[in-house]
Amino acid sequence: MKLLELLKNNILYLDGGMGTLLQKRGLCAGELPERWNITHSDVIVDIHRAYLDAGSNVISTNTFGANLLKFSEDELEQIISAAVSNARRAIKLSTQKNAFVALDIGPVGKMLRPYGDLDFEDAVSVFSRTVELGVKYGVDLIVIETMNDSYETKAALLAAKESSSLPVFVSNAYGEDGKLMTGADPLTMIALLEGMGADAIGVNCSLGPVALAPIVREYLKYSSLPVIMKANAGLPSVENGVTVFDVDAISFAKQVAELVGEGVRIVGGCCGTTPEYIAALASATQGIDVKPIEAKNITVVSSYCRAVCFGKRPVLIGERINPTGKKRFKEALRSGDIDYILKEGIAQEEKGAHILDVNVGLPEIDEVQMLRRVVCELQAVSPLPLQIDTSDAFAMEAALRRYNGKAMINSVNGKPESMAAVFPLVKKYGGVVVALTLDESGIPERAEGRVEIARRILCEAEKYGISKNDIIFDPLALTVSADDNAALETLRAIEMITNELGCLTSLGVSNVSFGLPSREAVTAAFFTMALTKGLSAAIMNPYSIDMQKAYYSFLALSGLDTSCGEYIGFASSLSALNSAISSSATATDLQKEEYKSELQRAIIKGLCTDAARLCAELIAASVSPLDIVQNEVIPALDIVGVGFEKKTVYLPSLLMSAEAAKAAFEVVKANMPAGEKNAKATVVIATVKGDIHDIGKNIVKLLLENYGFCVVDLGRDVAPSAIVDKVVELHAPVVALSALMTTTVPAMEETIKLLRVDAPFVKVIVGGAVLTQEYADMIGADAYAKDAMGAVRYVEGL
Ligand code: B12
Repeated sequence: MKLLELLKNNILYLDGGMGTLLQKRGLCAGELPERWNITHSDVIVDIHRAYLDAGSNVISTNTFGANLLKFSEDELEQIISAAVSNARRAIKLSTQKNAFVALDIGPVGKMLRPYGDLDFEDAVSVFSRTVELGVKYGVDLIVIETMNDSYETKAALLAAKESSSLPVFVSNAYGEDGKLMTGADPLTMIALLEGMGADAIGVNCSLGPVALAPIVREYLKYSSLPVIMKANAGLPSVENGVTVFDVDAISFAKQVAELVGEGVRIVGGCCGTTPEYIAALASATQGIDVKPIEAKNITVVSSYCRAVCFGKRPVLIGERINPTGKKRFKEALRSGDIDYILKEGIAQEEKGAHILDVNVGLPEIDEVQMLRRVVCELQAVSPLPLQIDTSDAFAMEAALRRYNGKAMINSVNGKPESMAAVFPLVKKYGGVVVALTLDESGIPERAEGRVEIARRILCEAEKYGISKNDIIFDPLALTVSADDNAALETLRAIEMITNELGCLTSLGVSNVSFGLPSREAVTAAFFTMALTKGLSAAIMNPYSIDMQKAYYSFLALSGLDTSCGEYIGFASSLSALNSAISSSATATDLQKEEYKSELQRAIIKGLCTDAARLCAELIAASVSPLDIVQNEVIPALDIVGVGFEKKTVYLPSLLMSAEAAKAAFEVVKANMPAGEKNAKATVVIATVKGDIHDIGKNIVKLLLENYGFCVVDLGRDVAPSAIVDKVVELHAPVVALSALMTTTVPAMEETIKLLRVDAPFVKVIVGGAVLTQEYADMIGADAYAKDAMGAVRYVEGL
C-alpha cells in the first residue's frame, strides 16, 4: 500500500534514536555518524533492523547531517547511496517487510541571512542536492526534522518539493517555552508548512513526551494534516560520564499513547530512545481507535514568529508602505533608502497594525529586485506578517520565495490571465490571496455582479488545489463622491460574500472618501459599517485616530473586548497619541515618543543605517564617543537583553540589535581621538571559548588602544591554548579576557589555569556582564573591571 494511503486509516511507526545508539556502538565525539553508513554498514543495518523488528514501519536513513556543507559532492553521494541500501537491506532481513525508507534531513548547522551568513537560496541548493540523491537511490519519502528555525525549515521543504514528488514529513524542535529558537509557535509553523504542501507535520527532539504534550495538542487543534510526535526519552543528564535519559520505555509509550488517543498519527522516538521504546509504543497503541483527520478550515498568515488568523476579530493591514501619493516614499525607493521603509513598517506595528501591506511598484525602478529586498529587510526587523502587494507576477514570486512565513498576497482578480499567473504561486509558496471582484469587463456596478466573479474565482482556484480558506475577497470600495450608491453596493457585496459564499472579505477602505473634505471621518464611518456587515480585514492607515477609534469601539460594541479593556487602554493613551499623531504624521514623527532616544530605538529595532547615522549626528553635536557607548548603546542592548531573557524578544531580533549596535560602534571607533604614537605595553585580548559575544571586548580593545597600548585581538570563541600560545609568543605582560555567559566562565577559568603554568609572568584581567569581583577571585584572575575604563585604569596602573 502507498504511504499516504496507509496513513489515511492507520498509525505510522517511525524509528527511534540513531545517534545515541551509534555512540553506544563506539562512535567517537567529533566523528561524523553519516560516514558509518560506509565504514560500519553492518552496525547501521543492525540498528535499522532492530527498529523494524520492534514495530517501526518507517525507518529513517542515517543521513541527518548528510549535506554539501559537511561533505564533498562525491562523498555525499556515496553516503546517501550506502545509507539507502543499508535501510533496504535491513527491511529484507527483518520480519517487517512492508516498511518505508525515509530520507532523513536535519539542519545544516548554520544560520541563514540576516541572522547568519548562509544565503536562503544557497540553503535551498544544499538541501536540494541531498534530496536529489535520496530520490536517485530510491527513498520512499522525505523526513525533515529537528528544525529550530522557520526559515531553514522553509528552505528544506522548498528543496524537497522542487527536487522530488515524494511525500514530505516535517517536524520541528521546540523549546520549553513552546517556541522554536527563532520564535515561531506551533500555529505559525502550521501556517507555513501546510501552506507549502507538507504531507505531515509535528514535533521531535528537545523534550520528553510530557513536556511536548501541550505543543502536540496545539498541532492537533489547528492542523489539518497528520500530526507527528517523536519525543526524546526525557531530559538528558550525565551520570558517571555517560549520558542517560529520565523516561523509561514503558512510561514513554504510555505518555505517547495518550496523545495517539487524541489524534496523533505518526509516532516514534528521538534522542535516548531505543528499539525497546518503539516496541513498547507499538504495544501501548494497539487497539486505540484511529481518529480521522479533520480539516480545520482556518484562514491564517504568518511571519517568522507570529500567526494572524482571520474571521474572529477584524484584522488591520497597514497601508503605508506604498508609494502612491507619497513624495518622500517615492524618493526613498529611487534612492534605495530602505531604512525609511523599515521605519514606516515599525511605526505601523507600534500603532497596532496586525499585517503590513508592502507595495514598492514604481515604473522607474526594478520592482522584482526592490520587492524582494524590502521583504527580506522588513521581515528581519518586524514580527508582523506581510501582505505582498504587486501586480507583477515575477516580483510576487521573488518576494514569496524569500518570505519567512505564509504571506498574504495582494492580489488576484477574475481575469483568466491573472488567475493563471497568481494561483500557481499561491499553491507553491502558500499564502492567503486577496481576490478582487473585477474581471476583463471591469468592476460590476451591482453587488450581484461582484459575487458572480467571486464564484468564478473560487471555481478556478479549486482547480489549482487552493482551498476557500486561502482566499479573501475584496469587493472593492469605490468613491462615494462619484456615485451615491458606491458604498452601499460594496457593503451589500461584503454581506453576500460572507453569507452566500461563506468566505472572508478584506477592503482597502480609504478610497471611499476620495475627493471629500475631512476624509477620515467618512472612511472611519464606512469602516464601521463594513465591519457590521462582516468585513474580516481592512487595508487602512494605522496612524489615523478616527480609524483607531472606529476599530476599538467596534471591538467593544460587538462583544470582542472583555470588559472593554482594550477600548479603555486605547482611550487612556489617546491624549498622548493626539499630540503625536495626525493622519499626515510620518514614521519619523512618531518614533520620538516612546524611547529615551532615537539612537536607542534604532538599536532596539535593529535599524543599522539609522543607528550609524544617529550616532554620527550625536558626534557632530559634540557628544563624546564614550558617552554614546555608555549612555546609548549599552542601555539599548540591555533592554533587548532583558526582553530576550523574558522571552518577549527572540534570537532574530537580538541579532539585528547587535548588528545595529555594531554599526553605531563603527562610527564611534572612527571618531575616537587618536591614541599616543608610541605604543605602551602589549595586551592580548580575547572572548573565551564557547562565547561569541564581542561587542564589549571590542570596546575594551578600542579604549586600550586609545590610551596607547598595543592590543593584539584574538577575536571571540578562542580556545584556551590559542590564548596561552599568543601570550607566550609575544611575552605579553597583560591578557584581557571577556565572557558574557555563565556557561563560558569555566572556559575562562581553564584559560587562567593554563596561563599560570605556561606564562606565569602575565597579569590576567577579566570582565564581561556575567562577571563580578567575587567570580574573578574564584577563578584566579589578577583583576576584574566592570567596564572598559576600569580595564584601562588597571593596565595603566601596572
Ligand atoms: C548582543 C547580544 C548577543 C549578540 C552578540 C553579538 C556580538 N557580536 O557580540 C548575539 C545575538 C549573537 C547573541 C547570541 C547569544 N546570546 Co546574547 N546577548 C546579547 C546582549 C543583548 C548584549 C551583550 C552586549 O553586547 N552588551 C553590551 C556590551 C558593551 O556590554 P558587555 O559585553 O557587558 O561589555 C562591557 C563590560 O562588561 C566590560 N567588559 C566586557 N568584556 C570585558 C573584558 C575585560 C577584560 C574587561 C576588563 C571588561 C570587559 O566592558 C564593556 C564596556 O563597558 C546580552 C544581554 C546584555 N544586556 O548583556 C545577551 C546575553 C549575554 N546573551 C545571552 C544568550 C543566552 C545568548 C545565546 C546563547 C542565545 C542563543 N540561544 O543562541 C547566544 C550565545 C551564543 C554564544 N555561544 O556565545 C544571555 C546570557 C545568559 C547567561 N547569563 O549566561 C544574555 C545575558 C541575554 C539574557 N538576558 O538571557 N547575544
